[in-house]
Amino acid sequence: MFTLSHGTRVRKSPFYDATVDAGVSAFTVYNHMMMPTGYRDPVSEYWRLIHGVSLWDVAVERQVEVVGPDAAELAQALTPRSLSTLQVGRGRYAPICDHDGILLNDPIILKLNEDQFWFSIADSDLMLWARAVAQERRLRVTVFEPDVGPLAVQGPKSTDVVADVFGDWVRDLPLFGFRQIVHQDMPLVVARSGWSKQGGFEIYLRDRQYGTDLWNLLMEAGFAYEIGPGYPNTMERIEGGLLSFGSDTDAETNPYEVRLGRYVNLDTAPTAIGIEALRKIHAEGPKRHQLGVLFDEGAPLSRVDVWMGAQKDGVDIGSVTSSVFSIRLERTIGLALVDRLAAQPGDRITVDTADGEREAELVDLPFDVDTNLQRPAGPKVAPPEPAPPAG
Ligand code: THG
Repeated sequence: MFTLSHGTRVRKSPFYDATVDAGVSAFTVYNHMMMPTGYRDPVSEYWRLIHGVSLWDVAVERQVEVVGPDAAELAQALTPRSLSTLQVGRGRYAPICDHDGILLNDPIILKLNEDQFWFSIADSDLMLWARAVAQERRLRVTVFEPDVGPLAVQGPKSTDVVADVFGDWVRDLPLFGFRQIVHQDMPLVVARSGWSKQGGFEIYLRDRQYGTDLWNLLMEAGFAYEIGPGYPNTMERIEGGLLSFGSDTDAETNPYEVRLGRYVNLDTAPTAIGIEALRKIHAEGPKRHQLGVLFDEGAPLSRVDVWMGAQKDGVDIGSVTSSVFSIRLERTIGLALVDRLAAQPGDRITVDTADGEREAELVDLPFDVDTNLQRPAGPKVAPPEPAPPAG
């Protein structure tokens, strides 16, 4: 075995020590920082998110801060989603595109003050792009990455946990609403958001020295609700149809191809980069579209680390971009990016997997998992139970 050497290029999160104590067993690298992706018990980690509450180190959701007299102008230049009605204390999920309408990132944009925004980014170097645009447009702004690391509390019991810690006001936060507070000396932003369909909060820590303190505070408050560690969950997010930028997108993907068209305002953001190209794509219709893939019953697939080619009637129609075994559907499922005219929900396809050709059906997103909500993890899908981590 080998280890991944960390340092200033592969950074540790403020919650790193706490996640090691909690028994973390796997990491990925995202925005040049390590993110936990497992604690040795994937089945429990999944059910905890669906029925309980789960604590995630998502410090890799880095903030690109834009501050200064022209901050609002830069923010609007960067996204084709209209920000004109965005209030201080609110956020918005927004695509970032280049001049050809190609997706560069899909952050949540938080408005902290009239002249201060955070772009809570997916995995690409948005700061470089934002600095270049600011300079080229001669805007009076500073663009930098502040010392901010979010911790996500996700799942149906997350509201009780977060309310027990910070107060009942959190219950009234709308989706993407937030408050800036200081709690036990810790400077925080408490927001209703998170990369799951189960609901929850993200606590943005604005001073990394408190990482372990914040983790422990939430773990202790969550004890009564059987909280445990988790991470952005591939199974849950594919079931729910959440886009993973960089996994389900390539260097040519535009928002209309991956179901983000509803976050593009063609009329209301004339200065936004990419808007002209997006108008054309919208008028002509995108070449590809994103659909779900339901594999026929059989062995779960090996992990996908490249896009898998897909054919219909022997003709290439696109790719399966992500896949996972779904406990609730008892099938391997995936997301596909396929030709819009040639491939439709209901079509039978053949997928070139690492395990050979597999038959599947294209379906609408999100997957219909509700009927299996109460189903416990059966022995058929449960991997061997490892010993619980100490502590
Ligand atoms: N939280 C924060 N930063 C992030 C993410 C996050 N940065 C990276 C990544 N996730 C950005 N991508 C997304 C994708 C989807 C959503 C949020 C961030 C999301 N979508 C909801 C949905 O699709 O149901 C609602 C969107 C809406 O309708 O407005 O929440 O998770 N801090």
